[in-house]
Amino acid sequence: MNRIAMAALAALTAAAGLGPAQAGSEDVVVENAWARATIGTARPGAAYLTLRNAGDATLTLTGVAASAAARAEIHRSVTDEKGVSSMMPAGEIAVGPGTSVALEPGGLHVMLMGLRSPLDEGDGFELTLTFSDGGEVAVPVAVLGIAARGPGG
Ligand SMILES: [Cu+2]
Repeated sequence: MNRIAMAALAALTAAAGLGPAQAGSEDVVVENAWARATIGTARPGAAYLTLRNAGDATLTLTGVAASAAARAEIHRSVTDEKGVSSMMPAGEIAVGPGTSVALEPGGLHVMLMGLRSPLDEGDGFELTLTFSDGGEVAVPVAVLGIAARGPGG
């Protein structure tokens, strides 16, 4: 687990202490949350992360919001037999107990539409993930370089 995810988890644990326990979403571990820098705001940005379910019941991601954008959606990229890629809303994402789902370039991603300002390398913003149990998980996202493939480079 990286430092950002640990901070998110600590914040979540603190928030959970204020109200009744949410069954399920407290078992989500979000790792390697990052976004690619953008040149401007005319085109949407993209953010990536790994969802790990440390609990013993399936968790379903039902929605996402971002502080950096007017609207955020989970999309899935597909490449057809002619090599043309396109993307579409992915709907809800189920994560089985003890398993992980990666949102990564070329596959699932968070599309950030209506960017409030360009995403500059070194900046950060917050994603809020909503799960089917009503629980929300706040995730700090690091903005990496415009050609980054992930936190490892
Ligand atoms: Cu997209």
